[in-house]
Amino acid sequence: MSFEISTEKPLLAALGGQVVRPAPIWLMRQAGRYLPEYRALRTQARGFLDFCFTPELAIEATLQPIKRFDLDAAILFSDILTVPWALGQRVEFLEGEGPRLAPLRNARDLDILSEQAVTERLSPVYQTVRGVAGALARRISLIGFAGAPWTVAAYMVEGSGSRDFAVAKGWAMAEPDGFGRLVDILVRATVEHLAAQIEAGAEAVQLFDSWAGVLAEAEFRRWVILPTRAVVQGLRQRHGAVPIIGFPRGAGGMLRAYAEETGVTAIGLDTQVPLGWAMAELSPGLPVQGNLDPIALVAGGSALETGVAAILEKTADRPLIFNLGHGVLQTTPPEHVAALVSLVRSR
Ligand code: 1CP
Repeated sequence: MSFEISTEKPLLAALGGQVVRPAPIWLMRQAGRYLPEYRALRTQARGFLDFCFTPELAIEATLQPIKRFDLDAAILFSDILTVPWALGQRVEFLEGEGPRLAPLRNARDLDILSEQAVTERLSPVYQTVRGVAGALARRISLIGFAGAPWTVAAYMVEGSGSRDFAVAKGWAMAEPDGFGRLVDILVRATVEHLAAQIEAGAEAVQLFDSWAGVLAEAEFRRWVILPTRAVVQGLRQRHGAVPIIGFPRGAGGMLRAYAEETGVTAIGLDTQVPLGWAMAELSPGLPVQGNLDPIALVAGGSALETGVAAILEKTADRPLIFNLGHGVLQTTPPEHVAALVSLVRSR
């Protein structure tokens, strides 16, 4: 496996530790329902998983934001819940309601999971990665991703989205050995899934730990930091140099421990992280990604301009990948995304 380390790709240069300005930019959830062309494409598959597993459609969904905006990276169009599905759990997406999984509530429920066929069942995802890799201009990087073990386990146990994932936390606290077996399964499946994306052409990967913020310190160390470190180590054994972006949403005061102990290449900052504080807290050369409020992108105008200027000012001497602090919202006017890219490019 070889990696093109070249300033031809601003995103990879920033991940390599260079202070690139204008800063490279991509947006979490840059594909999706805020784009009319996505809504049209989405009608061509019945279920959301069918959509993710039809390479022709997933390739097009990945490329839609690239065709419309001057972005530095494409992110594979897929979902973090494809891994539970590939492990054998029942996963559905209900229109307008989000994911529903047949919940796993104790160690015996884990017997339904099978690690044998994960990459085989997810082969349409790697076909999508190959298709996108072959279609991108040289300047644009391709990002693969997976959910981090804690966040994926939280959905597998809860069975749906949740405000606080109290059921998953409750199992982790009451029976850490049993819950730990689920997390160990996810560590292995995640390494296999990300390695297969890298082999198919992903040039960097992001671990989404969207629900890291519901855990207190001890549980954050046990279920966020340790499994993430295990995934990073597993990937480094297979693909030494691949850049890994960790996004521990809501990590707050645990951010430095996460950055230092997991070994990720770069850290995704959520909207609430005060940038001045983060710059002092994180080691000087560590690349950061973020963290514009997605609502500032919905609002546009001076809220957008002020938000962008503040981020660029506070991160001036550090490798930065411009992004939102969470995903693009469905109510975002696409013109505001174009305006954001111009603002970042003009600085
Ligand atoms: O067509 C639709 O409207 C379905 C909505 C949708 C989309 C567009 C879902 C269901 N997933 C996706 C794509 C997706 N999911 C991407 C694509 C690449 C991109 O453009 O960024 C990515 C990276 C994800 C990752 C994902 N899925 C996360 C982590 C990021 C985050 O937002 O925190 C999570 C938590 C999920 C679970 C999920 N999938 C879909 C929904 C609605 C949810 C959230 C459920 C909840 O509210 O808890």
